[in-house]
Amino acid sequence: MDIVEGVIIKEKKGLYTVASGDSQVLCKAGSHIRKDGLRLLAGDRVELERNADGSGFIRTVKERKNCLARPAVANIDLFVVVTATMSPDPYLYNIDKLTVMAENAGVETVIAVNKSDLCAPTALIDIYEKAFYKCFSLCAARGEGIEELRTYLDGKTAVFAGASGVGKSSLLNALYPSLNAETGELSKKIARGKNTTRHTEFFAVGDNTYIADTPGFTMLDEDRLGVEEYEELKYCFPEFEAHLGSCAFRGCTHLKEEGCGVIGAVNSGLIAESRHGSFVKLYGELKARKRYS
Ligand SMILES: Nc1nc2c(ncn2[C@@H]2O[C@H](COP(=O)(O)OP(=O)(O)O)[C@@H](O)[C@H]2O)c(=O)[nH]1
Ligand SMILES: [Mg+2]
Ligand SMILES: [Zn+2]
Repeated sequence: MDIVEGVIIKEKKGLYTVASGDSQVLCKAGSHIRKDGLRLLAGDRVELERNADGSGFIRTVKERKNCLARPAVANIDLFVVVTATMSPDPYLYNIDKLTVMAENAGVETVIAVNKSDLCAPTALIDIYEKAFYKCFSLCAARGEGIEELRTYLDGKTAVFAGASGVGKSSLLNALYPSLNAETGELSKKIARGKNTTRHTEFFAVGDNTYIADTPGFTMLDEDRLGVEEYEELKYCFPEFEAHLGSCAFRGCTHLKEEGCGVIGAVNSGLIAESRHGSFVKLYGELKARKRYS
């Protein structure tokens, strides 16, 4: 029997496209996998049996190193949060929800600031560098910063996320011209015409390098962040960590207490105000949901 390993790069109507070496195999999944209630995701590492007709049959799934709820993907090496300097104006709360989700799942996150031709990206980069995220200043239109990002993506399985219109597809095209992703008005029209959720699909773009765009995925419901307890939210802001031990009161919520180490760090400029603002807002949302659920 011919058994090979591979990565699910796409799911459609119960059929899985698995990349194995240089080839792609269209697979069904064993009923024992579905019986376990396991939903196979793009990014899952699997073992498959090759049939004589070239199709495949997934026998086993490897344990995941991580997974995200939305986009539904597994085994991500890098989460690329894309924003534009303007047009559309960055909505920091949504960016921070994305970093929280990835942080909670233990996925490395970088911030890609596109459209540096329209406005200087320095303010945004300052906010996220203080939070210890690697930031890229990019201009898909002029090809600036592309080489550096491509090098960073090399050998990784990465997911691009961010509001519609920030230039995700344009960046992917600049990075990997062979992808030929739809950009601008055309892609918006297509997205509007489709009511079905678009499943995440990885594209093989190089040696052991897989990239997924997440079109139509702009807003993140607080329920999808994966943060089960609002008390845990503070751990999803990496820049808070060094200050959590210096609060005056035990059980400090870091929302507004006197003598709070986190707020002290905001006041001295070590932590960006917008990040603390997102923490306060998200904390309120998570707590309210808990109360009414
Ligand atoms: N000025 C400027 N416009 C850009 C840049 N990158 C993308 N755009 C434009 O922004 C619009 C949205 O880009 P698109 O890639 O479709 O965004 P997506 O919705 O995030 O995939 C398109 O009209 C692009 O031409 C950039 O670096 N500078
Ligand atoms: Mg797009
Ligand atoms: Zn505190």
